[in-house]
Amino acid sequence: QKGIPLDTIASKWMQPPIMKSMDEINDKNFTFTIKPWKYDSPRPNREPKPDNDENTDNDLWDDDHVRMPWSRFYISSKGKPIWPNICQWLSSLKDKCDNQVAKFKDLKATIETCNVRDFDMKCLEELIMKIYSNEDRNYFMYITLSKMCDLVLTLNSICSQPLPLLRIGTNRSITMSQQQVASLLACAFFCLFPYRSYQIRKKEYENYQDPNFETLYQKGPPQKIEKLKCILHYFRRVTQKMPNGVVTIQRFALPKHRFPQWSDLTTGLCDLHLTTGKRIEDINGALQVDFANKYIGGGVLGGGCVQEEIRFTICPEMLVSLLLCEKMEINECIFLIGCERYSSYRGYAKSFQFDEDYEDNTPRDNWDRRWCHVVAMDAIYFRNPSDQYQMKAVDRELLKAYTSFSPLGKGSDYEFAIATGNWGCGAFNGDKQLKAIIQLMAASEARRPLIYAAYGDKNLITSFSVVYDYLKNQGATVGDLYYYLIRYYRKPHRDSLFEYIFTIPVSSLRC
Ligand code: AR6
Repeated sequence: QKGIPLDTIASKWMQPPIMKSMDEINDKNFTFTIKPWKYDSPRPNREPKPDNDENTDNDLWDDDHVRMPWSRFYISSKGKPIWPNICQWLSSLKDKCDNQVAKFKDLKATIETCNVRDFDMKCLEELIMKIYSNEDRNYFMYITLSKMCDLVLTLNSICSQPLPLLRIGTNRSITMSQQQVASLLACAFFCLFPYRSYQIRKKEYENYQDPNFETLYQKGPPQKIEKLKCILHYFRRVTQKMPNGVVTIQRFALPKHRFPQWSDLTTGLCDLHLTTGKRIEDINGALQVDFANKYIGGGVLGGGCVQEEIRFTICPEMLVSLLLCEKMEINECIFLIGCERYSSYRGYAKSFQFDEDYEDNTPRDNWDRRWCHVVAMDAIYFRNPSDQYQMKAVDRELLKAYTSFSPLGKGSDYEFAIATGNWGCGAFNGDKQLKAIIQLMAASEARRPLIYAAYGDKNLITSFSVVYDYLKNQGATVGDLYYYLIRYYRKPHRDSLFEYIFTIPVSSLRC
């Protein structure tokens, strides 16, 4: 560990920021699919209730809302509503589960019938039929699966409100109960969201992920099976005992007038803590960064298995963002607030493995969300890594990081630390030193401390800490760092960025 001790940075924010009471929020950009409550005391035993107003027609079938499989407008080629049939097929699967006769082929046939086409489900089959013990298989096929059918069968009462899509350029959020999320994810398990599957996707969804789990079931590398273990473990947990909290998915677009003019900034450098001992998801009381794809979730439902995919797999409630969010633009990010963690894991990428159950005891805020804020921010993928030093690329990454680090509310309660690390430096080929300086600039300008989790890279934390002290001792500003990046780009890059910084004192930077 290096820099300012973690306790000194994080202790101020061990308790979640107190939000304006839900019932006082009167902003059409905030959608609540549960009845908002008045905040009185922390965590009385409260069950979030769906906000069903029977007098309004909630069946909105348009390109601004999630097309729900229960909609009366979801019709077959013969003009017949599809939902009653889905209910019938799932009820008969449920009967088989309850009578302990359900087989994997019944599950497959149900999904295929609901979708009127054949599915490759090799990975799911291998997990359930070959890898699971008899006990695990029976538990899944007879108990968990039956309750997952219930989650879908009750979707039209649990999730009856229109769900606005979080589209490019909007600052919208959706707050829903963990139970509603579980119902939506059960639908994704049975691949029930219309028009979203890649094979039959409508043009209106070309900028969206496919939230249905179909691609995860297809034949593929062993880590897909490990991801499936985590996701089925989530379903086992929530069907055993439904968590009674709340989650928010919030899209944020930084308006143009707030774009920083980096070279002019006189802000000093923020506090910095560096660690190799902790992973981002283990740093509490901080905004945890998801090293995202502009299509949120990246390859989580495919073969991908790096930081973002692993995070979504151990915290599957995050998968609901694939249903809701259009791809991110350069001045946009997506916050995933309150999602719980259900699994622990070992390994990474090809060696990733589900380890065991994880009990998440993170305290909840006054909306009953786990005090866990994650921000999805997508770096540039550099096919040719030398492109990243061009100021156009630097400016883009600075804007993305600043957008993502900008506090969501006013006051020091919202300026909790940022927990990040080698953002953009794995699958996306970034230079760790450059990205470290970019994130330091963005966190400083957002007036928030930075916690850098270097994922075992001791050399990086030592060199970053020395360069940080060197800059801090000379009173370097964010604008000064920008000048270093301009000058570094103009020079043929023989030295590393950190080495280069040591060759020019801050006072002679702008000469
Ligand atoms: N905590 C701290 N650092 C980590 C962790 C962790 N839990 N996991 C990995 N690292 P990468 P990218 C470090 O490749 O380059 C996905 O498919 C580790 O050093 O996930 O931004 C997305 O969907 C690793 O090499 O992020 C995007 O498509 C480095 O962080 C794409 O990858 C970068 O992790 C984003 O790629």
